[in-house]
Amino acid sequence: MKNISTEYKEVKKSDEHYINEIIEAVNILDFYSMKIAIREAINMRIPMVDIIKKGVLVGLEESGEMGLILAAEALDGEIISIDEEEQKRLAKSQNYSGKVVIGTIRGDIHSLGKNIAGIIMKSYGMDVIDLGVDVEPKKFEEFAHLPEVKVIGISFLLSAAEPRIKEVMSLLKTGELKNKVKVILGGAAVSQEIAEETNADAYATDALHGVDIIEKWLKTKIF
Ligand code: B12
Repeated sequence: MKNISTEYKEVKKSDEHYINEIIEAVNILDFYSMKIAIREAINMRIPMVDIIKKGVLVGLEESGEMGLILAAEALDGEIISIDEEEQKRLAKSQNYSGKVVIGTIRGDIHSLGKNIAGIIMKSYGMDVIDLGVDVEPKKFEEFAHLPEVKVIGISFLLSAAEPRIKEVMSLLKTGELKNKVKVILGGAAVSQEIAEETNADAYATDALHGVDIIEKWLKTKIF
C-alpha cells in the first residue's frame, strides 16, 4: 500500500510530465501539440498559473515572437472551451476586493495579448470582465461606474488609436471616477512616454508585469 507522501510525489511527477510537454510543444512551435498539452494539463487539474508560468512562459524563452502568438492562440482556444466554474477551480484561491475590466481600445481589433492578460488575471483568482475588442471609450466609462470595479486594463497595439486612449483617460480621470478606478495600459503600442502622455496610472511591459501591478493595487486597497 502506498503512503501519502509517495502518492504526493507521484502526482507531482505527473504534473511535471504535463508541464514538460507544454514546454516542448512551445519550444518547437507546434501549435496542435501546444493545444493538446495544455488541454491535458487542464484535465489533470494543474493550476492555471503553473500551466502558464512553469509551462508556456518557460517554453517561450526559446521560441520568440512566433511562439508567443501561437501559444496565446492555443491557450486562448483551450481556456475558452472550459466553463467559468472550472476556471475558478483551476485558479489560485485569493480574495481580492474589486473587479478588473479589460478591453482593447476602439479602432484596434488585436485580441491575443488582452486575452492572455485576462487568462493570467483569472489564474490569479481575479474577477475579470472582458469587454472584447474595439471598445468605445464611453463603454469603459460605463463599466468604471459599477460599484465593484476598481481597475480598468486597456490593451493598445495600434499607435493610431492613441487619441482614443486619451479620450478614455479624460472620462476616467475626472469627477467621481478620478479616485475610484486605476487604469493600466498594455500591448505593443505602450511605453513609459505614452503612459505619461495619456495620464494612465501604469503600463505593463507584459501580462505578468501587469498582473503584479494590479495585484498590489487590489491588495493594498488604496481606493
Ligand atoms: C497577430 C497580429 C495581428 C493579428 C491579430 C490577431 C488577434 N486576434 O489578435 C491581425 C492579423 C488581425 C492583425 C491585424 C492588424 N495589425 Co497587427 N499585429 C499582430 C502582431 C504580429 C502580434 C500581436 C500579438 O498578438 N502578439 C502576441 C500577444 C500575446 O502579445 P501582445 O499583444 O504584446 O500582449 C502581451 C503584452 O503586451 C500584454 N498585454 C497586452 N494587452 C494587455 C492589456 C493589459 C491590461 C495588460 C495588463 C497586459 C496586456 O500581455 C501579453 C502577454 O505578455 C503584431 C506585432 C507585434 N510585435 O506586436 C502586429 C501589429 C500590432 N499589427 C500592426 C498593424 C499595423 C496591423 C493592421 C493595421 C494591419 C493592416 N494593415 O491591416 C491590422 C489592424 C487591424 C485593427 N483595426 O486592429 C502593427 C501596429 C503598428 C503600430 N505601432 O501601430 C504591428 C506592431 C506590426 C508591425 N510591426 O507593424 N495583427
